[in-house]
Amino acid sequence: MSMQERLLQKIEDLKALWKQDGLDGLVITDNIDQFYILDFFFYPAEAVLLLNETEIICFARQLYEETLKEKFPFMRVVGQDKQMTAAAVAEAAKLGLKRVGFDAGKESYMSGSLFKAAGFVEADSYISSLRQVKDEHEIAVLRESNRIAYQTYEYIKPLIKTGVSECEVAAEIEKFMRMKGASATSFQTIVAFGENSANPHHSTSSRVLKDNEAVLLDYGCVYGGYCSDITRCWWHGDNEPEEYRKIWNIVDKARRSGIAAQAPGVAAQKVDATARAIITDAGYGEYFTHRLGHGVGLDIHEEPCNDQTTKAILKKGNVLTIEPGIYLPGKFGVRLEDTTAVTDTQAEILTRN
Ligand SMILES: [Mn+2]
Repeated sequence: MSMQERLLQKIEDLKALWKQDGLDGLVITDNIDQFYILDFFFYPAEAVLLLNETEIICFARQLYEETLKEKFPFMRVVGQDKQMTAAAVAEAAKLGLKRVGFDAGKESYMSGSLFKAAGFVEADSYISSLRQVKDEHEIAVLRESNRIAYQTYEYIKPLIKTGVSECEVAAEIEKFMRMKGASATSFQTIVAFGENSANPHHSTSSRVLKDNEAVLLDYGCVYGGYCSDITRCWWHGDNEPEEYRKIWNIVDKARRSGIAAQAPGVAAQKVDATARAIITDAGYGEYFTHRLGHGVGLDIHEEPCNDQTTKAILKKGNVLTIEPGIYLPGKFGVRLEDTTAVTDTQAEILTRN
């Protein structure tokens, strides 16, 4: 499928959703949703899309006008440096659109109020729903993004030696991913040594690695717009405490069982429960303080999630992390994370070579 065919297919899928709700158009202001539709990256608040039955209209900063006209000959491009939301509202009135939807879950209070005052309709997050199921092209990009993350682990592990600081390691990780074609990190790189590994969202610091300490790395990159996410842990030194080895093995078993539990038709809640039971049965339930995993795509955290309260039923094309952990405050923590894609029958690990 060509880029244009994919784009037009997405718009058809979107139309089906808004028509079901009796709308005759849709306004898209979220820059990641805009990327999903156009495969073109705007920074936040640089563009507003207005879609109706027959037209795609893009109000975008003037600097994009020529590029957009060239890339999207079927789109009406309006160079507009200010008041893009107001321009979209005026255009909708001019076109005689009666019920234009906006994503009530994503709009800021200010633009949402403006849309409401203009008679636009609070709609569901249609694009978020579509984004939950990745197509073949998206899976291929996610596979590459996560392969880069995995290769980074293979590269960095032998370089982590006594005396290196968390910041230095984070810098090396990020440089390697950039050299492999990543455009950014998918979140702030976490490098945690010793007791810092017991904090699930430790802020990478200048702390230096000593002999016989825990190491935890949690990071990912953005490649082709899509995020990767991986966590790896090990003991640095020859005197690995028995308890560290024990919890590492429990977490690894939970990771593997969580991955194996995923399949189309399975409740995501059950995936969390399956992995969590292993940690709870081993006596560490109270030290697993977060959900098992989250969806990943254009955003690092998106639906569906593997957690204890979700109603989500897994579908082919969902991409989720499996990241059980055990954290012993003041001592060390272990989290092992893979990003996976739900296939026809099971789940494929993407964080691999
Ligand atoms: Mn994660």
